[in-house]
Amino acid sequence: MTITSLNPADPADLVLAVEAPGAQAVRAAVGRARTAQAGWHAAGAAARSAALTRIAEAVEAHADELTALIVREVGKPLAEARGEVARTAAIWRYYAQAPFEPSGAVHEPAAGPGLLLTRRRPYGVAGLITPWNFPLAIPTWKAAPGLAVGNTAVLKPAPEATACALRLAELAAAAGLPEGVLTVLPGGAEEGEALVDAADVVSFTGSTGVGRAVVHAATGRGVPVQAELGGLNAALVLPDADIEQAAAHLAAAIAGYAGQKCTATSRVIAVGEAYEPLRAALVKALGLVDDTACGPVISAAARDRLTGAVASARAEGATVLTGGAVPERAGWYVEPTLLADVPAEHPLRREEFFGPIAVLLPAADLDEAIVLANDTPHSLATSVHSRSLDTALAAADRLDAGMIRVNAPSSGVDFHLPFGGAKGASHGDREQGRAALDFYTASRTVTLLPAGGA
Ligand code: UN1
Repeated sequence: MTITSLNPADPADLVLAVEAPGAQAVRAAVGRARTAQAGWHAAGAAARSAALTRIAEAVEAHADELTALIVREVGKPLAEARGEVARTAAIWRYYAQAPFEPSGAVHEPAAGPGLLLTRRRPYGVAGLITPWNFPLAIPTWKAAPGLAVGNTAVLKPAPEATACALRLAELAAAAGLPEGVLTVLPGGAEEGEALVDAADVVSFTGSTGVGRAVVHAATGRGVPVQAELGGLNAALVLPDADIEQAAAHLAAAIAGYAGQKCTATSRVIAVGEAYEPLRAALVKALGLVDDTACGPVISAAARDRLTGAVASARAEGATVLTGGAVPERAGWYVEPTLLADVPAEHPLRREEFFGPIAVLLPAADLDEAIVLANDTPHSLATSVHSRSLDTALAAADRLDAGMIRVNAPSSGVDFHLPFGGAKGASHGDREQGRAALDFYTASRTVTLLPAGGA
């Protein structure tokens, strides 16, 4: 099978074509990574820290080139691509400190002399499967914590983002990362399955369907697995919100990078009297979103699925408040779109679509807004827009989402805090922050008694 990635803004531009190496090559790469792991772990905290710092420096030194590659390969608007490169360097730097973190705790024995301690150690080879939408940041926030604590990693990126991942591995190697510590293998389903079948710990971000299969396979082998899956994220706008600010944040969360983030807003819930002013402000704000913020969607198939969903919603009585058209141009573009009167069972209210499209829903009060927001298994990120701290805290308590953002877009992530969703949006331990260090290590309890004692 040939892996190809095309420029979404100009599909005639072939970014990369490479043969998928097949399952046997994945097993061989995991074998080499396993051989490299003992030395990488034994090299010690200072050596691992220095290596991660050098990768951060290499990313910074190649920031313009990497930014251009993200724009070209996955159609991310320039400002966001630049931000992702900066975030990537920051994540490597952040985890460069992790090797020096305590790896356990000392406890008193329940009775008698001696010492009890816990100590964490790496599993071995981390198998990483990453999506195309954050082609440097997601591989980094999976690989960096895994490497920091002494695992090695084999990464299979989404086909659409293969060039970005390969370039990251090249830069890491040029920065002196030892052979076998971070291997990027292009591939599709065959390579992904082989990786899940061979790795000692598995981290996946991607669609709900594939993620469930990955969890099933890894759990069946008894290896730890985390999966970040789709989101069907809501924004609750209360009547006391700063409506202009809320509309600006919502426009960014709906249409920023064409809504291709698991944290994007796809359901806007306007409470009571917020509905009319928000509708007007949001239509205006979405109308101002241009290519510098939205950009193309990843493929012709994605565009057709999005426009098909809008057409079917219309056929079922939905009103298009803004957008809805396919611009006449090369590249896979969809207009930022806001729909009202979308029936409760329509797929746009039930499934993640990964496009610059949202539905506007009225709610009589906060109670109804929370019922609507929680009416999905894909509870990843919810934003609440209100001037009242009481309302924000009450909503935060009652919302199912794993990430609650008050007076902020639902999209956007702080890499030094745990990230993940509730219900069907995530499986396993949290990514990012210190939580990731726990995920990539197993805890052992050590009992030390004095020699020659009773
Ligand atoms: C963000 O909102 O900046 O795949 C990051 C995704 C998420 C990351 C979102 N895991 O879109």
